[in-house]
Amino acid sequence: MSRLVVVSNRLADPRKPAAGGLAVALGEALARTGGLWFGWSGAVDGSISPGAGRLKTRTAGKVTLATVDLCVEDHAAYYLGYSNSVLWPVFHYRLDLADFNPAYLAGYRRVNQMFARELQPLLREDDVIWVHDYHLIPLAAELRALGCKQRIGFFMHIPVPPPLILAALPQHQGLMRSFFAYDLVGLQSRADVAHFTHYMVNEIDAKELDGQRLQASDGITRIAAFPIGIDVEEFQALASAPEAIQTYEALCTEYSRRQLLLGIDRLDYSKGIPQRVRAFRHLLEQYPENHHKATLMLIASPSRDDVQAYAHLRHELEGLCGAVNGDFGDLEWMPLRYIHRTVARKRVPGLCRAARVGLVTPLRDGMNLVAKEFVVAQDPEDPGVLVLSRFAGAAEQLEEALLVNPYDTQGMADIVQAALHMPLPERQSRHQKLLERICRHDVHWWRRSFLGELETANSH
Ligand code: GDG
Repeated sequence: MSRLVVVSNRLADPRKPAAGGLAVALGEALARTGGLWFGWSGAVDGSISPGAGRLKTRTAGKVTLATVDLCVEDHAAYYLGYSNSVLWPVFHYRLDLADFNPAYLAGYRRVNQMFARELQPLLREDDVIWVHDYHLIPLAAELRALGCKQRIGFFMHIPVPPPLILAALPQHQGLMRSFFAYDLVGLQSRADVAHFTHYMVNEIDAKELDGQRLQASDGITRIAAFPIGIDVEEFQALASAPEAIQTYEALCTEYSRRQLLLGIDRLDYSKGIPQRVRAFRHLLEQYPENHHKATLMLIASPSRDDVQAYAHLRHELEGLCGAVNGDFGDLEWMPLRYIHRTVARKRVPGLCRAARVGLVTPLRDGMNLVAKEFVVAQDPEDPGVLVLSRFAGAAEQLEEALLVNPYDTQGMADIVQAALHMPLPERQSRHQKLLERICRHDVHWWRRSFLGELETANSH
């Protein structure tokens, strides 16, 4: 069996429970082959110069974790700049929020070259390399330039926008052509595959060889959708642990006379959090029977505070939440609880189980794992209802959720009202179908499908 090498911007120690399903699933695969996980350490070091890295390795069980530190300039240009102020907004359809500073692209290239230089000496001839996400699109091309012939696959966790949005990226062709250095490119949804293929055909004259392969002057690569799942068993184990049960029981007592609506996200403009608050406000205006009966708990964990668009979002949200409580709250009832903190992972299943309605309303999302966690956490005898944006990748799979358009405030309020009053048999039947699909397509299925396909893809 070939050794697996995973490359991602950040690493997690797969043995720690807080690492989450993806780290656990990758950790398992790495442990099976005695693998290597390579990425940025998360440290910014003022003493190193641009384009230089400082490699450190340590072991976690059978897995070697190899990390590099970044200098201040590279962190600003590669991470805060090109990754999170250019690629993240553009791939989430937000050209208005992109900052096309040319120094960012130079830093992005520099760091990808440095990653390739540091990684290449650690590689063995028969390794299989799996690169993750938008921070590292040019990595395979950089590795190939250093002579690497191994199989290299790429998985994109974020959505792919339509061709004309991608074409707004200055020097988009160079970036997009570098995908052809991969043997396999995995995307989250069928919509992403369609956009990616249209871009390659329209903008760089690629040819579709068959349903799954694209050929350009730069080479041939295979493209397919591999919708990511959650680690259902890990999440269920978390749900039956004392912390989750305590959280559930405390909330059930507190909300015995009320229905709880729940949103859990990173505080990110792609997640549609202000739109959710507007719809909740509309619900209270249009359906006053919910006064004193419904409470929206919004957990928005801090994220990318040092990128300006995130500070604006925080400000906007504080104003919206404050206005709802100021206008509708009274001595007995506060309609909205806004928590700008990270809640311990152990408590997430209990929170989800106590909620009658899960509100997952991104404006655009690669997949959205919260939607899947919400369903798995429910009591099958008395399940809550998932309200899901049609613009989340998860909507292609989770058809029995109540699908909403987060830009349509009135429409979303009507659907939330329907969710709050859905009869038990309908809740049970929708939940059962959703749960079956989430269990069948869990994170282990995702990893096996991707790696199985990479094993059979033609290598360079
Ligand atoms: C990217 C793509 C794609 C959230 N708040 C807290 C907390 N969380 C956990 C959730 C969930 C995870 O973080 C978020 O996952 P998502 O999938 O919703 O979103 P992104 O972070 O944007 O992830 C996305 C994903 O990659 C995987 O491919 O689905 O589309 O954008 O697990 O539970 N966890 C804790 N406290 C919080 O306050 N402990």
